[in-house]
Amino acid sequence: QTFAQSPARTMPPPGGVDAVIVGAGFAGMYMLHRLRGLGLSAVVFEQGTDVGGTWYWNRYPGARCDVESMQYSYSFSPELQQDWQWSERFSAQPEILRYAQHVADRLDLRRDIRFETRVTSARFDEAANRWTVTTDRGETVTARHCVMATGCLSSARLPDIAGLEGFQGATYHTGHWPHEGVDFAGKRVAVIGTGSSAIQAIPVIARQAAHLTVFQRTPNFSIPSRNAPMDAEYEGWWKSDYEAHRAKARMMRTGILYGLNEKSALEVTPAERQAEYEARWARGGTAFMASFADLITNRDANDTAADFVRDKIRGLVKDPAVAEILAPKGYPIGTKRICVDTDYFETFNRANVTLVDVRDAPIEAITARGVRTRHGEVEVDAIVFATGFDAMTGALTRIDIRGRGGLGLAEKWEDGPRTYLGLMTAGFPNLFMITGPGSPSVLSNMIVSIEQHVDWLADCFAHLRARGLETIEATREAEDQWVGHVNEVADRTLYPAANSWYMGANIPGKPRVFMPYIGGVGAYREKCAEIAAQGYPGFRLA
Ligand code: FAD
Ligand code: N01
Repeated sequence: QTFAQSPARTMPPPGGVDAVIVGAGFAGMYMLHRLRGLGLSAVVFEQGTDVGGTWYWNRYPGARCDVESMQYSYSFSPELQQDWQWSERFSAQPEILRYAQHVADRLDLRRDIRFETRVTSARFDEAANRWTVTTDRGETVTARHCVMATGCLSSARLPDIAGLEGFQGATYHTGHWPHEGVDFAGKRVAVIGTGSSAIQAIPVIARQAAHLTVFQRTPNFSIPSRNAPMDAEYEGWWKSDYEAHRAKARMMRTGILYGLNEKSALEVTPAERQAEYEARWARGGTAFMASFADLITNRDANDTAADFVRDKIRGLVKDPAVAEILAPKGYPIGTKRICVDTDYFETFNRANVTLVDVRDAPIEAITARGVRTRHGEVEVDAIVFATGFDAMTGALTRIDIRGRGGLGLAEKWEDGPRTYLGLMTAGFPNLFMITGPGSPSVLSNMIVSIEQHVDWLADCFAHLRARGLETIEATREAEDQWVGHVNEVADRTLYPAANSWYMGANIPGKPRVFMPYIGGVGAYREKCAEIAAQGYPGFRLA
């Protein structure tokens, strides 16, 4: 795919298009580009005012990527990846948003995107083999294909804490940050939550605010990022043979090119183990979890890594009692999304920062003046909810999606999401998900996974068109087998041991199912390619 292959196209009439795409993050943007390349008409609906998805919404202080900049970008265009220059090892949100906007400009994507428009329902008409998609502006569009590029972490969630509406100060959610920014100078601020977003935001807010109180329910393992300005030599190494490096990354377990140690943590001496952890701690970033091959499958191996990080926390935090509250216990390292930080633990040494252990002092209510726990009221001027998302399924089930026989997707997924390959779900012909549950998705460099899904779909659309076929649909049998496989692979790991959003555990009442596929990005890519090459077994084409 090159830019020259995108033919100019004006906005298709709302009467009918080849495809509706919901969402204009990296997934929806690339899907639109590929559809244009096939000469298919498409319209994108996006509830925000511009492209970028995650990087449009999550403008909280400190928001940053933890996949290295040289890898967290599109690979489909040699010109684009050569031209674009990243300024830091790990890009901050404003730069990633500028990159998304640059791609939209360069590919002239916006003319097919309807912004500030939320899709509210999508219904399959069995007689016509068409989807009817309705928006909150009352528009209705019919389409042969409906591509849900709605994002895995786009459905922000506020906790059900009593009294929220009566709070007289300001409230924010990290996933819906005001575009104009927030000035916390002189303010007393509460941050609720200590996941990846909070761990990035807390050090920055602490430097601005008069006082910061952090409400922690579950402590998290976090690795220093060692972020730095982009090293010209390193950039040059990538750009000298970008294609080959990307090709390797696509076959890695996580879609990220970094050094995997194939050894078990238990087969080396304690000194060798310590040296490996120290080297990776010094280098920074999520590659820490690749220190040994069995960290995510063997509890004893995992304990060695978890102990190492707990010891680091005890070394970084001066007050031993605070360090103990911050040291994660009770779940294996990496089974809740590993965090990456800049000065997170050190922030708790500041005189203007207080940590509240919500396990010991549960939040009872938000009052007019602040947060009340069992131990009393903390008065604040602002509350930052860093409380996460209804991950993976939330953005999909918020839309009233109805397939054959009027079956609702939310209803079908009552006991957990069911898909074939994370791409389609039985009973919903021509409805596709990009990085859906049952695909590697959130366990990977997501741009790699997005490109793989979009390319697979583009090939599938070309296949259908070449044969004069109208529909593709996952069979129930293939879906059952895939769901069984996804669970079986997850059960061989330590992941189900944690109360994570991967398991739906952050949403009261959400079924406890490990949602992404942990079989590895490379193996999954091969499986998808093989299925396409064999004429799509497990799918019904008509
Ligand atoms: P999104 O970017 O979420 O875009 C989906 C879009 O769909 C949104 O703009 C949303 O408004 C729109 N939408 C949803 N529903 C509707 C509807 N009904 N109607 C209209 N529009 C709708 N991934 C990594 O690989 N590495 C990282 O370091 C990393 N860091 C992250 C940091 C943060 C703070 C967060 C929240 C996520 C991070 N992720 C990271 C995951 C990130 O979501 C993906 O990398 C990627 O940006 C997802 O792109 P997407 O297009 O699939 O979804
Ligand atoms: O959300 P989270 P996030 N009372 O769900 C707490 C990606 N991301 O926005 O763990 C008190 O992880 C909750 O506590 P607990 C990345 O994939 C990447 O931080 O449920 N606390 C938890 O501490 C990430 O995993 C980056 O006990 C409550 C926090 O809120 C994903 O996005 C940066 C509560 C929520 O953490 C989501 O991250 C940011 C309550 N009632 C995001 N309810 C990178 O660095 C919830 N919590 C790449």
